[in-house]
Amino acid sequence: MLLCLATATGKRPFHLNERKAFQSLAVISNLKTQICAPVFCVLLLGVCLFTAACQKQAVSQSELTVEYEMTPQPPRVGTAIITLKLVDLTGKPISGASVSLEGNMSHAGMRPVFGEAREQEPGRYHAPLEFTMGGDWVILLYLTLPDGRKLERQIDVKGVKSS
Ligand SMILES: [Cu+2]
Repeated sequence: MLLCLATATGKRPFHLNERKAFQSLAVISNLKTQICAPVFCVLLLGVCLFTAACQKQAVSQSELTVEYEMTPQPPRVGTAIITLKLVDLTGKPISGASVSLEGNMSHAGMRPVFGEAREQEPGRYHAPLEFTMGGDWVILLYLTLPDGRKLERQIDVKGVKSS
């Protein structure tokens, strides 16, 4: 996009003064934002649908249970420790998985927070995650199993206390 803008300015006729060039730059950039937003939304929707489809598939194929606990209880602003227990259908702990976490608030305009889980004992993983504001959070778990399968789970955390 920067490249396009640079080319566009480069091709401006000489009689345009700098100020006008800046204005047209702003117009171009606005236009691009306007065009980009819907395209981005459609892409995002596509990704969401795709992810949802994958998730269902993964769930039916994965034969895995994710249990979780969180401290402190009730959750509040600050560092929470999320404990995840991964077991297969026979109840055997799944060791050697990698789990990334992404926390988002239910309202727009917040920076996501990230965490990485560490295995404490076979099938049991601890992940710190920083709640940066009180309210409702959604935590996405990105799991990669030892055999390479990837799946996602979601944890809803309602009503994180402000202090
Ligand atoms: Cu917020």
